[in-house]
Amino acid sequence: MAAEIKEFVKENGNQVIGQYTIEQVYAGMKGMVGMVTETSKLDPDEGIRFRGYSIPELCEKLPKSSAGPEPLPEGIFYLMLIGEMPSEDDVHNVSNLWARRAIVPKHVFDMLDKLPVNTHPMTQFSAAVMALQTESVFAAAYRKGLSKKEYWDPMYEDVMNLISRLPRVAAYIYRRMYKGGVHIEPDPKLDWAANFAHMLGYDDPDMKKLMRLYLTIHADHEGGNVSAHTTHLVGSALSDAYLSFSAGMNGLAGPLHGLANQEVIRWIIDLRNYYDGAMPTQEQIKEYVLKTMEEGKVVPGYGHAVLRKTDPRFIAQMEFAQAYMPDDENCKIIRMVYEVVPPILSGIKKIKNPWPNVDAHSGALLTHYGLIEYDFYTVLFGVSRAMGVLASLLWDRALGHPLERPGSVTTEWMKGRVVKSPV
Ligand code: AMX
Repeated sequence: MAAEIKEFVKENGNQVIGQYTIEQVYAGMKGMVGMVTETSKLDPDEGIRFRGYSIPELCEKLPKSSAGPEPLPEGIFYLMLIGEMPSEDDVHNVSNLWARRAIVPKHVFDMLDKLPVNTHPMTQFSAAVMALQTESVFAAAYRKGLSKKEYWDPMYEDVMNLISRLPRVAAYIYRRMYKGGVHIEPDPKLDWAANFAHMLGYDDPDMKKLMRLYLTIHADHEGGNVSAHTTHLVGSALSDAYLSFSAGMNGLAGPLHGLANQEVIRWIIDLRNYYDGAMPTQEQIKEYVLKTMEEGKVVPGYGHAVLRKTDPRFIAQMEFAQAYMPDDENCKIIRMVYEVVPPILSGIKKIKNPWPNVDAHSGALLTHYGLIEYDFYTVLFGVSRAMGVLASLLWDRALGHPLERPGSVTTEWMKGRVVKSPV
């Protein structure tokens, strides 16, 4: 593929693929094509496609555990990495490989134990990934001397090791913070998602099903989002997978990105408390949405930088709720919010997307099974997102993507570029 891209660029490299405006430069480069990511592509109307497959197609075609119809996340990783739909055996192999590699050195846990217990779980997660960097095969191989053509090989080791270790690290943080430091040993017979639920302390088979779905649908969202772009950017300096992924996680920890899932459920609980804990009416929800916006806050879980329709990942979670918890009150409120919010946001000109994103539903599902510690939700997102950003990072090294270094200008420079229209 590297040879194919080289040839493609040689033949077509001077073709113009777009134009961009001063406004786009000031508006966070939205809509400017500036990078290549092979693992997934986001369509503004249809939502995310992983190697060409939409979320409903993946839910149908990816191999499943014998326990239920939810796909196994090992399969989405295989699909993103290899570019082909995996067989049941392929997924089983990934599961086994990850179980064998899931060894976390003691100094990582010791480091976590030294942090104040109320340190935000995302801060602990990112710090733990940095502590794991002692294990980087890529960094060690690079120090010894490595040809550019071989970069992908130790990067593969790092990517596989890191993904396999993340559930253990995340579960340790969770149990340390919320369960009095009573930890649960991994069960290597379980698949990656079920084992994660088990180590967190949730052995309800339906929670394991949710974890499989959750970890599958959060895995990637093309390359330009903050966590994916950061991982790619830092990796472009030949930083190893641990350094790159930890940086990406610091971006995921921001409230406009991955922190939104905790904000949504907090907002729902606040809404309920505002109306004395009772089920709110549509009219009350409307009133609360307007109050949120009058206070200068965003309605969490709604809007997106690229999407322009309801996020199919939201729909997948709504369908899960309808199948497994049709009477759950928070899920009912989320469906009511889905009826109330889009018409309100549609009426505000500056808002480009009035529809729900992935974060609008996940908190209610987790809360249903007892995982009520909202601050931890972004860590779950991060464990899933590792599969996409690290599969991409491996491709970056395999394809020899260079150091990323876009130009930047001053406003003074920008003013000098303005073409004055004749009066
Ligand atoms: N509620 C209120 N106002 C909103 C809004 C919402 N849900 N979504 C967008 N707006 C506002 C923006 O704040 C912005 O206002 P400003 O010009 O005064 O700053 C304006 O509408 C234009 O925004 P936009 O072009 O439609 O979106 P964007 O690309 O700038 O931002 C996003 C996208 C997701 C950050 C934004 O929609 C938002 O803040 N949503 C709520 C938080 C959220 O759900 N984040 C999760 C995103 C998914 C993810 O990454 N996990």
